[in-house]
Amino acid sequence: MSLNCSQITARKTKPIPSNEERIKWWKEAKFGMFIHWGLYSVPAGEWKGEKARGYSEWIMHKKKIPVREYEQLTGQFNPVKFNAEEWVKLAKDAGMKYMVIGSKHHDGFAMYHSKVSPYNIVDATPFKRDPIKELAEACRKEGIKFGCYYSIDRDWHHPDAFCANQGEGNTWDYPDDSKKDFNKYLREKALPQVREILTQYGPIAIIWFDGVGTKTAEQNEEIIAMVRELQPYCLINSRLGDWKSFKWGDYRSMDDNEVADELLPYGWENPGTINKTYGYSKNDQKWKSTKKLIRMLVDIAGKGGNYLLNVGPTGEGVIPQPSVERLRAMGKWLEKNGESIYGTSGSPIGRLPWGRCTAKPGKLYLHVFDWPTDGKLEVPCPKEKVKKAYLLADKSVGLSIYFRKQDKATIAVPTKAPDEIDTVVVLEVRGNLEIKN
Ligand code: H79
Repeated sequence: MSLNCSQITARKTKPIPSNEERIKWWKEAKFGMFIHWGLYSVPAGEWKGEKARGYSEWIMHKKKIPVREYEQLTGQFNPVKFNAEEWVKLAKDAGMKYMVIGSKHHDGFAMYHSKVSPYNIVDATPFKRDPIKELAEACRKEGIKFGCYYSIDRDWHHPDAFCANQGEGNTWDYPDDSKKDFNKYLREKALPQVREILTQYGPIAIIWFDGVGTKTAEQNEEIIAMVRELQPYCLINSRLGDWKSFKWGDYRSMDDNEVADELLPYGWENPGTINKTYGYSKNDQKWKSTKKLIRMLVDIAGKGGNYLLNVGPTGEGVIPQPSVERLRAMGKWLEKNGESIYGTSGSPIGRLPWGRCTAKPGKLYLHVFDWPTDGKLEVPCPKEKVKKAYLLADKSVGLSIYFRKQDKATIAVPTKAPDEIDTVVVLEVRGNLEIKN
């Protein structure tokens, strides 16, 4: 395609948005839905009558299932109960503002219509529908930002996808690592597929890369340049380089289920599970309680981060009921207390012995986990900064504040916790409290 002069000028003068511009909505959103759904949802943590422990999406690797055998799962993958609208509405009911769904996991199977490889849900299964397309449309309709996960550094289906992390590649079908040409895999599958995702479904809010360790710095730069060119506003997570550091991308993904120890001066997220596994497993019934999940969200927000909470739908396309119940309960809590989560920054007053703190200009949201039964909530806040205090769930009742020390406010609260999971007390303050992010 040739460009005329004005098009060239337009391209040159249109600057790529800065990280700050790209990430603004995400920093406000705080809470998103992660979805792990693929061929692995069919065996659901069990292979030939034997349980496969750990992540269900790793079953191919765990049981060393030959490619030709694993491919047979395509014939059984017909998730007729899948309903994009319902999933998006559930995310919305939970108070989530965005969604990130797997377009290809380490097993190499594309969950969208790919022209690059016939090993995809439209061409290889009786289902023949494109869930990425349906979800992208439902998200747009409901005002939920839509993102895709792509395992770029692992592919157990592709003979050239060498894995530098010893033992994490497919060495049962393709044992000779010295013959593998990672760059070939990247050029003929991964990069063209990422390009498809970024061009076939309208705006992609996040491209969530996973699987680290093999790509070179040059390859990472090339990947980022491609994303920026195709979708300048698309956020890129940090999992291009290694698990722990934040060298690449727009924000830092912590390790699976990892929470930062303290307030961090940049955007970070916890990719978390509701039970233990990401993909659906019939054997994993270790569901975190609603209380634990709400407190996780608050803990994360108090450290300036985002919670990308995972669901693992079944091979029929159903989000497990225990997940649905917990997400709805989180949504109920957020309906009352959302003001203390969305658009907040982390705690400007450090750690608190009784809970967590989030903040907006002029307001501290005190999240009380351990309620003071003597009715005295102590907050490290200097006297001259304090204006007034009240319960977020009942703004009409003012709480009195007194000082025994100049820099420690004591708020008189009811002796019984109004909300056992997390009662939010708002402390209005004047001037700047060192809000750190
Ligand atoms: O998609 C989910 C995981 O499958 C993926 N990241 C999240 C979001 C992930 N890929 N690699 N890892 C996580 C880390 C690797 C962990 C391993 Fe293991 C430890 C591989 C082998 C030992 C966990 C335990 C997987 C198999 C056994």
